[in-house]
Amino acid sequence: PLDLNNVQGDSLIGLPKKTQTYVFFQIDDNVKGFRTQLAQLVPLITSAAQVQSHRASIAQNKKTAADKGVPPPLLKLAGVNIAFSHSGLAKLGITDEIGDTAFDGGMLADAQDLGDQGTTSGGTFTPNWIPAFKNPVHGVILISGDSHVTTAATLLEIEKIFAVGTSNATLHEVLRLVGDVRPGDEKGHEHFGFLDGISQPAVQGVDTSPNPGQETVSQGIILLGREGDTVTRPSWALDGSLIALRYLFQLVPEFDTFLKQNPIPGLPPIQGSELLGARFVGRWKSGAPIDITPTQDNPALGADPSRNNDFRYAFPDDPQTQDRCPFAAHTRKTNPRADLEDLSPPISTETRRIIRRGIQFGPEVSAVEAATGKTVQGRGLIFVAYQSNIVNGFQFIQHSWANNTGFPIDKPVTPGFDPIIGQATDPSSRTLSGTNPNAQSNTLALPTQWVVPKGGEYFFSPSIPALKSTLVL
Ligand code: N7H
Repeated sequence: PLDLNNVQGDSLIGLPKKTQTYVFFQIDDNVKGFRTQLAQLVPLITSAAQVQSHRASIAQNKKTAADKGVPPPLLKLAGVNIAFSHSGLAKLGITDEIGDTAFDGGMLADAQDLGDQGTTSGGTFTPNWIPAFKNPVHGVILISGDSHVTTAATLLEIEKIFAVGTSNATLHEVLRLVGDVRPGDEKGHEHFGFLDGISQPAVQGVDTSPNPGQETVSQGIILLGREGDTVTRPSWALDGSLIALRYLFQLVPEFDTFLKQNPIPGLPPIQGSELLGARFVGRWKSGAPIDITPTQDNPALGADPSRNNDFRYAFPDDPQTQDRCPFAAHTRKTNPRADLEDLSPPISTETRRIIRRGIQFGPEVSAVEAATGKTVQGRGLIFVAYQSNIVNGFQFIQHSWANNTGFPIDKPVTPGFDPIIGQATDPSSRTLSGTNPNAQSNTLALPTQWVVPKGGEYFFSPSIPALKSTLVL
């Protein structure tokens, strides 16, 4: 049976985070030295069991403190996880194939198929990414904490292990990304303003009391080698998970300007713009699903886990109309629920489910940016998704759902692009239908993509036993 002590904490449970630092590195030629030093990192790796008991303590403390009428004590957990790319495993001399063609090829080779913009010369496509991701990245160390002071201290400890800055160093950093939860009331909201991280699959035997509407997936949908993972894996891959990491910039002032200029007709302008935003995402900014509350936001519903995921796009007419939710809305494209599950014969969405653990990066929109409608400072989402199978999970969702104008299938009008993440060869050619509930076959032309990928990689997050045996010396 699954032992949560064996699984790195970010996949199944999620490292607690106010801030996260991602250190991307290349392994130097002293591979033996790296593997020896890696052994010293292993005791620092945070397991799923540790995160789970940390969460339980926080909940318990909150309760005790509330009973006594005192503020709860601060409980800190500095989280550390590590993952390797295909080129990183190769550098370590590990030749067993994990068995995922997306992972094996790496994200750079996948960029064109994912729809990223770029240039082709001499038959080779190069995406418009930052340089660090156009060169090999062997691995990433993920550090989470409650403040920059905590993560800096943890990072220092890790750099000591790998002798960074001395002649005994065995790795070098190629890029550091720092993500921060947004301030104040925007906590938990991504930069467009929408509450994120609401809908995750429950994992069999791990999330044992799912919320209403939250579907349970087999362990093998997230963990390699477990029931539901249909690929033959090397034995040491058991309880590992594959990561799709994307460095996604968001053009927030431009997005807001578009909403402002294209309110849904028949409403006061501000409400019309808010409704357009909600119909792009599938949820209001509060998180309330438009499939439940299609005409106005309901913050209490958005905040209530017992209700905010309890919908299937299956209201009497909804599967075939866009009354409540456009077919192409982001949440509907990326988890179509009844659109596939209620077809006859039904198509299961289980193998498409991913666990999302992203974090925001970059500053809040400045007054100047808001006034001019032009992004000056970079901001967006470090998108991180865990799954056992990238070809079935992230890659399929991006390529065959979000970018595919005909998805969801079997609809009376063409859905169009996912307005949030859908990508087209010509980014100014995107359209979708159903944004106006009163003219559902009209298409709305989107002048640009507001989410712009600037890099990423596929990684393998090994189990802790695999770290202790296969990866270290
Ligand atoms: Fe999305 N957004 O703010 O609009 N996403 N997403 N995502 N996303 C979701 O239900 C967003 C991205 C999924 O089960 C919510 O948790 C932004 C990629 C999936 O109902 C919001 C970016 C991929 C779900 C956003 C971004 C996905 C989901 C609602 C990029 C995969 C769950 C909150 C900057 C290829 C759907 C929630 C379900 C939800 C936003 C990226 C997938 C608000 C801004 C790249 C599977």
